[in-house]
Amino acid sequence: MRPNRRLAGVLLATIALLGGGAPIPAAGADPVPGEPIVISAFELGYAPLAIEVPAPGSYRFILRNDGAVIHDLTFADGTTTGTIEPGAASSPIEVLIPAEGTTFICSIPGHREGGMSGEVHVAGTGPAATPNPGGDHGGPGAVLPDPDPAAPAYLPFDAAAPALLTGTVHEIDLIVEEKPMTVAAGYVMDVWTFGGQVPGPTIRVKVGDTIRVHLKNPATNSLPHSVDFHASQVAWNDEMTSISPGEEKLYTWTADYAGVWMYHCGTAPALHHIANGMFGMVIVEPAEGLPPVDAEIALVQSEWYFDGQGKPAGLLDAAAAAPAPDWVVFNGVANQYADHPIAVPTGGRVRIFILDAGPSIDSSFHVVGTIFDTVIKEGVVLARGNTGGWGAQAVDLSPAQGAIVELTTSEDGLYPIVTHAFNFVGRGALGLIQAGDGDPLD
Ligand SMILES: [Cu+2]
Repeated sequence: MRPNRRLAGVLLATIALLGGGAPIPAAGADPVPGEPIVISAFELGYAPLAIEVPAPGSYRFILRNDGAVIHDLTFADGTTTGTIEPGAASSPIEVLIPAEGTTFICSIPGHREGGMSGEVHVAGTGPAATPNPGGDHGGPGAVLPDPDPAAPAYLPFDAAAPALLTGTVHEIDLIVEEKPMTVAAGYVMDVWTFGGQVPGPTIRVKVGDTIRVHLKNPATNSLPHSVDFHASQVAWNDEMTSISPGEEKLYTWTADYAGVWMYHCGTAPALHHIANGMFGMVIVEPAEGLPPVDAEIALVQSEWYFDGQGKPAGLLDAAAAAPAPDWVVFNGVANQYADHPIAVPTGGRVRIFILDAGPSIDSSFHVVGTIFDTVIKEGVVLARGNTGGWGAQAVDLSPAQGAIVELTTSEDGLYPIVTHAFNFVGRGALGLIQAGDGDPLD
């Protein structure tokens, strides 16, 4: 079982431990004649999802529940293990596999739709059904072509917020690079970037600073590009004009207002340039700075509209009146912080800079198991220690809006990062903060 399957289970329930009992056989191996076939259940899926048997006939199956909540294994003819507790395994059940194969599901409400459906087929025939590919990250995903096993592994994006730039005048080279990028395991898009990364580099300055951005569009690129800093006050038809491949342009601005700001390419169609990766975060601290904390994280939520392996984002999909992104992601890659949790000290003060780059979907940013005692959203402040003891559970961000939130973790453990628009959690908008060793029980 991959670690992310185990970790994603914390969204649904606390970890239940198996107290003794019989040893549980291994799951997922090829069927051994005469031996029962073992299927592992977790939140939310089975391993394996597709099983081949050598010939039609009667086979025995065992369900091993490796998840954190109850599951069952129910075949199309109604044969079922009944409910199996976390950590337990079923008795073998006898199932007649016909020549055309059969299917199985978990009959607990919502689990089949979440990805717990699979199939058994007979050697020499095709699969009886296409297994639901969704599901080991908090719910069903978008309907996508099969992942490319040859796709390069994604490059994890460091979630640590960068340090404040020193001095008061900053010369920054911002180089546009058009390049392939693995945006989810097995899926590569031809993205357009600031600085070769999505999101672009986070720029952190303070009120009163002067920022001189040298935008460069190398001759190796194929398209015109531009940049629009929301933290600046300049004319649209001055600094923000597009430059062709081989050109560069100076964009000078002063940081007049504190906040978490978006920057993005504004070249027509700007929707396409943003949907294809051209955005980033600017943090402007007050002139006196921000109080020190124990950990600082920077997260940019955005959408990907997949249009085929190696292609740019689909403009028509992105432009839909009710857009349905294939992935909603933090820092460019689906589920990367579920695979690689962000470590923080237990009980320490954690500050998160969060930006919704869109291009079109709102964020309801939430960290499971925590309360934001400080929120600075678009200049509106909820301050820790306020009269009345008010707190916040989620921060609502429309595209282009940003916020600073602060929280503390109450104990060692895992604290999932989500947009609480939960239809997108299964599409990649899931990460984990790990406090201490991540285990609340040791
Ligand atoms: Cu562009």
